[in-house]
Amino acid sequence: MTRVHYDSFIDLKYKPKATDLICQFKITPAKGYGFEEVCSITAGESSIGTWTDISTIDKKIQAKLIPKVYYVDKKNLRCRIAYPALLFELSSVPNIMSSIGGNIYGMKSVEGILWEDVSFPKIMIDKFKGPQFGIKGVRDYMKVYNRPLVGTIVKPKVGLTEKEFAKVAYESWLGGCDIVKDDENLTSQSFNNFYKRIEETLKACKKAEKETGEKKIYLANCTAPVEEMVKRIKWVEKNNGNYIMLDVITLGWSALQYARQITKLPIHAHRAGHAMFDRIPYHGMSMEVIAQFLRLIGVDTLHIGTAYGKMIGEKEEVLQIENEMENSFTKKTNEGLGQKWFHIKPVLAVSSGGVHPGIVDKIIKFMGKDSVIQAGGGIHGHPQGTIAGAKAMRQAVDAAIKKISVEKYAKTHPELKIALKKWGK
Ligand code: CAP
Ligand code: MG
Repeated sequence: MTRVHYDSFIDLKYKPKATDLICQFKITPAKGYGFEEVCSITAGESSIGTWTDISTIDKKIQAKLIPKVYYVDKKNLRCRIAYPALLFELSSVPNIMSSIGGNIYGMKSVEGILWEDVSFPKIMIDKFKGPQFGIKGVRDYMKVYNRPLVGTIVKPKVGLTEKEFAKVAYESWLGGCDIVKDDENLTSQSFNNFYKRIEETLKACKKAEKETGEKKIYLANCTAPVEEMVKRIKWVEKNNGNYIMLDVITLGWSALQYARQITKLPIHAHRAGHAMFDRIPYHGMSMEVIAQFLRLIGVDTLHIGTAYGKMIGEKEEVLQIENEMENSFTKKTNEGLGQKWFHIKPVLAVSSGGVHPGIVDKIIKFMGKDSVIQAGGGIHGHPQGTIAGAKAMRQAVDAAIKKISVEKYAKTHPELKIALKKWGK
């Protein structure tokens, strides 16, 4: 078969319209293909093009729907494509994903293609609600304004019975955690039934609130096939729960959009599986793009990395995602696109994965106080148990906020001292 050159999608004079959806890609051509050529093929395959000329398209369709590659940076293998809003069903993330996050990844003409950034036009943003609560809403609920929130994941990830789970949760709150969450792979297994766990843990939550005089949050993992997910969300609401959690990648965009429509509760987004898309530097969909779609749909808290913990995600990347989640707009740079968020509220960033008291100061230093500092192993692995582990985490956060070195603070805080001895600084 002869190779087809798509060249009609390049227009370097084109000035994007306010209604265009703009995407930035890093594209590595396959052997035998030119860079501009594959940029053009990408624009075509994600819109109205196919591998050959077709008789069924006319000038009218083309004029309305043709996307434009309006910027190319061959040195960095980067291009920007403006897609007319008319190409999309504006309120459907699955439709937008099928168009842009779809066929292009499998094209033979590219060695790799990374969707680096996205900029949504107002006309699309208007179709979405964004977070129901956002940073301010969560802080107002907790009445905590001057420090990061402290969270934990009950460990082991799976295996505890409902009652055992609720006990660990209770001790975590008592020790000083604001938030306790289910792990991403705990839903409703034979040893731990979702409905019973919610009842037990919410009872423990109320008890801990009474005893500590502090507001406490329980992130109940409602991830399940859609019909069951809805039942679980309703169960949390019926039992006066205050937050739901969803594994947003494995659950899927459509179910997440539905969950946002039907619940009165804030949504915690666990991103398990994101690295299937964003780990390889030249192929996939960046975490920033994933995070932007999550903000658009409306999650209230989102895992974005720690830079210092056990998971991938360097400081620069984590900061960039945080910037995109927390600000009302971001500016266009050589590396990335700008975004105006209009009515969409900011998302609270969660730093999790291998966190322990010894690295808390470094995380707060770069992420600021508008974050959730969350540790599973770094609390339940404390030699004196969960209560002491939670105390040590809260002490580490307090030290960072008071700008006292954690080593100095540990001299008068024994739980912190023991934690530093185990995990170092
Ligand atoms: C953290 C965690 C989270 C990770 C995921 C875990 O536990 O619960 O799932 O944070 O990574 O199971 O690993 P630990 P990310 O505190 O015991 O590490 O937040 O980067 O998505
Ligand atoms: Mg986890």
